Amino acid sequence: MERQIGEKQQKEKIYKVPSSFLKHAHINLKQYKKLYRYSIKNPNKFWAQQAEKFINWFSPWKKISTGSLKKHNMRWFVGGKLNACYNCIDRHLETHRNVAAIIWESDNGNESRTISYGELHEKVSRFANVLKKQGVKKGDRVCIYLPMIPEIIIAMLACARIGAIHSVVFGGFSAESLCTRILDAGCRLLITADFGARGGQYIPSKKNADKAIAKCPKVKKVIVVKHTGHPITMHRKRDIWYHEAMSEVDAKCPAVKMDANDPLFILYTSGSTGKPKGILHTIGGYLVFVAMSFKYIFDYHAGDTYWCTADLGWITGHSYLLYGPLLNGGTTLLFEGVPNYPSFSRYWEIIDKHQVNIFYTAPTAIRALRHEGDDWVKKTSRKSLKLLGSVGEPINPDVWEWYYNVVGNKRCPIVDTWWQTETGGILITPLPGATPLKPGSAAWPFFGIVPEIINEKSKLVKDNQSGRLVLKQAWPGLMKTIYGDKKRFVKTYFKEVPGKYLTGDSAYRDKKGYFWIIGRNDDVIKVSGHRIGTGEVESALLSVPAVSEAAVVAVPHEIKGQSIFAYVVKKSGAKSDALKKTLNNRVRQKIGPIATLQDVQWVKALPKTRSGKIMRRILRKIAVNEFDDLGDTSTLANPSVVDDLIAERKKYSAKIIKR
Ligand code: 7RM
Repeated sequence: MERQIGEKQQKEKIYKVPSSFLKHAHINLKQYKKLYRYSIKNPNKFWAQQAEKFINWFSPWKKISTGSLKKHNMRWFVGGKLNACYNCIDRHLETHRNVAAIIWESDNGNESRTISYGELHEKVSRFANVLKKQGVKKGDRVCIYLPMIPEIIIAMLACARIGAIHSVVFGGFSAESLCTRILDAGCRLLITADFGARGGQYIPSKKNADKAIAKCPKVKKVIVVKHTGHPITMHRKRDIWYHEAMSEVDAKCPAVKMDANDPLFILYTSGSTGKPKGILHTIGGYLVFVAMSFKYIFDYHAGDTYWCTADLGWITGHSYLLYGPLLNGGTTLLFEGVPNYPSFSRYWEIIDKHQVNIFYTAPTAIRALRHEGDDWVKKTSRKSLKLLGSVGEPINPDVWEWYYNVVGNKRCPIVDTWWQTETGGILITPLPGATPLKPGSAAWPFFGIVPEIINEKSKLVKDNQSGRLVLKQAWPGLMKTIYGDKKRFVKTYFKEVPGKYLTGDSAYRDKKGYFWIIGRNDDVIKVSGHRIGTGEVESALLSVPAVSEAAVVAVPHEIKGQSIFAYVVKKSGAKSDALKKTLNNRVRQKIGPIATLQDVQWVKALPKTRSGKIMRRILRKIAVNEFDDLGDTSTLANPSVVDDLIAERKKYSAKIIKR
């Protein structure tokens, strides 16, 4: 695992901070160095200052922090009272009533809507009253399964306003995925829409929701947003139209006083096993961390229009589409559609149409658009842009250069931001006015963050040596727990390396202190930036009767970054071609289209250790036709399996080439 990184990295290009940027940046290099040192030496003082600066508290905290990473019981701003929705909306009203909070751009581009802070306040208050009328109380979990339309933000903020915990499920997830998440969180109310629109296609949100709820007896009410207007079935006793419910309540609803350590939301993310983890974030620490990181990392100034392309069903959408921008009184763009519809210019056209200044997207989208050539970009102006961001997976240096040169016209710094659902906000990133940029590196730790690279024995490794990325010091954005599974929380993140938070990523640091993220070292696959657990896919495959064993691994993919490669042992008599289709359908049905299999390889057996563990290390290599350096195979229960696997793979690859 520990390995020396070659000298090539030492010769990489460095991009200085553009002088135009230095003039207005919130933080320059000198300030970063000074404030970083202060933040890690005096974390309590530092975070108290940030909490006062960025958040409005109904009553002050009694202690800045308690507990430790060692005991995995950190609490921030203990005893403090606040409300997330109040901080996102109400406190800005005096100055921002007529300022755009949300700019919504529809899938087909025929429609856009601007919602001011004043209007948002009215709508959120109304919807909070709708929730109350349906019996939703402080601490209740509310499931939100909506497309990227303003109502998703309204619903999330309405929950926060009355102290309910939102659990947003990505609109692209299947009915089954939705069902497991509703059950795990114990939601009693679901908010959905008739249909979602993406790239000219319609997604049957309500139909999926109906299917999911059939197995969730606790869900008594479903609120349905009429979005596309296509016909759906409404269940008379259970389903309520959003627009009708909104017209029946008034627009006065006080924001509930919440404790800093009360939960704000649950968001499911994939781990090593089949069961997704309900990551639970609390109000005070999360808001402080997200508000201040947003301002400094994206160098947000009043009047800027900011666009994050992530779906609200992922953490990036929560932290840097909704909470970060609105906590700063900013204008956030919400786009319903996809980058390639109606044409590959769509993103750049939206940037021109709404004069976007800050643009935050994922490497998978950048790769896909780069693949189509420069003309789609060059025919747009993009003059409004001043900063670009990247998130979700490592960005390849060539792709970085394209983003910088072609999209940003060599004017805009790129912030390559490393973080996780669990961390709440960005932890490793350049600061645009401070950090000289190295393409492909997420650069330096953010304020209050102390990353380390350690080996298998938990010893620090030298510069340029890869190892496990851990975080040594607590910060306010860290999750509180895994909902309903404290044991798994402790085991996954804190057991192996006591006193530190284990990220599950491998990385190295170069001599200049730049961090280079290599990727996951657990069983998580990032397909187009979406986190998928091998266990989830394997469970789906094993649910097909003709399958006797299955193992999936990640293989590199030009656009998606990684894709899913499946090894399947089928029961005798099963027909290959038909089964392949069945397997793909089953995975899509159980998880969603994002988990589509790249390829299926039939095998006689899987390589296993004597204790029965599948040796994925070997499967990963064989999937990419690397047969020579398979590492230590002596612990295999049946070493001859490897020869069979290689032979099967060679035969299969030959067949593909012939086709
Ligand atoms: C924000 C998000 C987390 C995993 C993480 C990494 C990978 C995220 C970067 C990155 C390289 C980056 N949350 N990752 N950002 N790898 N460079 N800038 O993606 O919970 O869905 O995934 O994503 O492996 O552990 S997530």
